[in-house]
Amino acid sequence: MADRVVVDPITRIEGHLRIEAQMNGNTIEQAYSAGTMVRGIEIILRGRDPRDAWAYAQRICGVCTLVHGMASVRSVENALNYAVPPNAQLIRNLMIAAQYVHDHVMHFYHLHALDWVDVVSALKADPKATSELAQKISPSWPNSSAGYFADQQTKLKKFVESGQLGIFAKAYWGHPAYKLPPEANLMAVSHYLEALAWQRDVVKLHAIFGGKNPHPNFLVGGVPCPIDVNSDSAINMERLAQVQTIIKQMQDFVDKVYVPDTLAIASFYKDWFKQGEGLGNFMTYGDFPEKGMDDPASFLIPSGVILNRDLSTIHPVDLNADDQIQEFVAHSWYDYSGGKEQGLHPYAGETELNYSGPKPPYTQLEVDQSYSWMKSPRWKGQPVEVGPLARVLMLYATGHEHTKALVDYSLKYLDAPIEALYSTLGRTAARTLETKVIADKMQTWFDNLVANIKAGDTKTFNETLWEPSSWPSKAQGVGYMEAPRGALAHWIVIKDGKIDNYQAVVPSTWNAGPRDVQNQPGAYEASLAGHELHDPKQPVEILRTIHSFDPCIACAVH
Ligand code: NFC
Repeated sequence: MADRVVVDPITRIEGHLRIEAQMNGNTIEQAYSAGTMVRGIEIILRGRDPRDAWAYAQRICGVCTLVHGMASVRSVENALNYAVPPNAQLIRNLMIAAQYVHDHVMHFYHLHALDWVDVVSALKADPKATSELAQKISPSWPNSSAGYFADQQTKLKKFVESGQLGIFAKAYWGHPAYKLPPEANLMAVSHYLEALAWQRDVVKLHAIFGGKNPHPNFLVGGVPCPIDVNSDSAINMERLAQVQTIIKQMQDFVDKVYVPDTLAIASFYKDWFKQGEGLGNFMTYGDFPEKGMDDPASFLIPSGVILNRDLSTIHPVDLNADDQIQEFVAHSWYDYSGGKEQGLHPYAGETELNYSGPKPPYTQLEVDQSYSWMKSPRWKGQPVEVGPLARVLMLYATGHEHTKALVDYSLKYLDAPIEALYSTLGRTAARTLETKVIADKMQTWFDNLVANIKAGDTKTFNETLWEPSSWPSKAQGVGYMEAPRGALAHWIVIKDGKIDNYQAVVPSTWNAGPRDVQNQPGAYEASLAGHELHDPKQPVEILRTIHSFDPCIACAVH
């Protein structure tokens, strides 16, 4: 067998991910992605009150801290036919949007940037030249003087001289794959530090509407924050003013730091527009309703599937059809009662942790058998990629003007064709561009909320049907959304007022899952094939492509 390069654990992600790459010389022939921990939250949910499900489901993740709460309340609302008041819908949109902006900026600077930015090289930078560079790419961002960058460099020097790089330790500094000049490295490291302080401030939006972060509070039928502008209630004049300030703070950082940095860094790495292309199939479920979940035509992000990069045909997605969304376990450490070859729709999904075959510990993954705690979700039997690139392509293909203008501007700036999007760097750039689309849209939702309140509508919760005595003895529903990492849905089956079955099919499972029953690779696996590693002992190329998906394996295994 050809040599395998093993990266375990992949760091700067959430959860535990192992990548094995089967090499032919320095080229990856086949790659395998394994989730090496297991959790069982779907099992913990069985038998519980559906109105409480969000609080358990939300613990699937501490990074996309609210999305599982959101998908969960939507699943119960769908099963029991609850309408959600317009104010609650707007507040939910604002909370999901804030999650995107916070999460994507954090991913870019704190999880992904160091694949492209050499921290040690920043020590050689000339602060004056760094200041000129910063002012050129973002003239109105205030922290850009030579003195500022000299101070940042001194801070960095102290880290290095202490022999403890701390948060910057254990990377492949000096690897020839790093191409930025020292000044660009110093600018990016400074923004890494600025983004740490920024994210602490902007996440307060969740605490205002949901009481806290991580894991803000939710409520089946609405949101739990009462509105009374003239009292000290959760949402009053003062809090609304704070939300407005946070939205501006978000937009400012995205416009003046995140977008210019992405374009500036990408311009040094254009060869990465030709690597990591992956499956060529993309899926979105859609999100950000203007009217309600029962009016998908009003969503900001439409739902659909793109196959083989064909942007001219959008295939519809039906989350209730037995033969569309299915999960396979042919290469996972799970059994199904009807046999390991089956695909199961989530309403009939099974999660049992007493897998009968060989499982860890191992020295190498048994890739012909089972090798992951993740299942393999498929749409009509096809592997699809979900996430920012899928959403940007969907918005682009359906003619969303703001997205189209941003994509066209960026491609022109980088002198790259549209095909460049199907790549490691395309995925990363798509995340930046969708952050701008969403951050800009937050102002509209906020203005609509304020207009409703001014017109006297302060309702945030629909209490109709909230009592289990009014429920049918059997009900089922699906709650879906676009989480930062992609299409997310929870399927709930309710029997006699309790949860009979609960299945989450999660973005990182779509992307990071193992091969399926037909041996088709998942998105991570497909995107790594063909990479050439300059030095297999320092596989920064694997990190670049895997990080471009922003893995969350806590979510993926749930
Ligand atoms: Ni965790 Fe996630 C959940 C994932 O749906 N994957 O974006 C979301 O985590 O970050």
